[in-house]
Amino acid sequence: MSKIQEIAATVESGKVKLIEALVQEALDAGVDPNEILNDGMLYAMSIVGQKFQANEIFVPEMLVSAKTMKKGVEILRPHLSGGSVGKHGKYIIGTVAGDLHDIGKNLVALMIESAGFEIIDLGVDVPAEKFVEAIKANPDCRVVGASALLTTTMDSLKDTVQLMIDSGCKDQVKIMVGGAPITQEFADQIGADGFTPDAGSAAVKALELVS
Ligand code: B12
Repeated sequence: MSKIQEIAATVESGKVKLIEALVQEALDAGVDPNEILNDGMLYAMSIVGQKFQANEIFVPEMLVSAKTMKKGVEILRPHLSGGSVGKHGKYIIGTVAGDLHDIGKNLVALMIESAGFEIIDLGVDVPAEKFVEAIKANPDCRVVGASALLTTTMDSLKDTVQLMIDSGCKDQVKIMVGGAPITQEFADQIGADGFTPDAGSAAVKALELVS
């Protein structure tokens, strides 16, 4: 079994205690950090999602896999980031109300930080009003990112964008949206300025929106 396969299997089976050492070993052996992230950990999370959907595993298993992935990402973090923090201003990010998923949001934050933004992370289950308050409290914030992972919280994302528009935030910031059920079409419908399907392209989009 290759190191990448071992990492994928460890995330999939939720062996929290083993992941840090394994990721470190892979890095020491010269494996590309992006490969560890994409072909190891993210691949494992997609399998976890499929197994959950097929009722082969349940929420507790999903949760330990998520915890394992988070620990692995912490080891990878210094190898993935690298830009000079804050040179493009602030980027406010959060997962919308009713939604507790934050792995994707955290990866987007990591990549956006690498692209030279200072991140203000509002966390998960963030009410629309809190996004607006944070934007107003940070006049040097130029982009906002809102994440939604459930079809049931797509409405929450829509309400969040609408409140930002109604509160005049669009004069100050560009609004980006994302998350597994979100599409470009939905993003256009709700009035967002940008959508991307993954963290790498999110960083490129953020730079495009401020240039
Ligand atoms: C881990 C996980 C959990 C964990 C979350 C832990 C955590 N701290 O995040 C726990 C166990 C808590 C959980 C709970 C639930 N979950 Co869940 N979960 C997942 C799982 C397996 C992985 C999600 C993940 O982290 N993916 C990896 C990341 C990297 O991908 P991502 O989030 O899509 O993010 C990328 C892009 O979308 C994009 N992106 C994300 N955000 C943003 C933001 C911006 C601005 C941009 C530009 C881009 C962007 O970039 C990211 C990086 O590349 C998915 C299945 C799946 N494959 O997605 C189910 C899944 C999302 N969950 C699901 C469900 C049903 C639930 C529960 C309702 C289960 C239950 N019965 O309780 C609860 C809901 C809790 C709540 N209120 O939020 C369903 C959703 C179905 C649907 N269509 O709505 C899924 C799809 C599983 C399935 N196949 O059925 N879950």
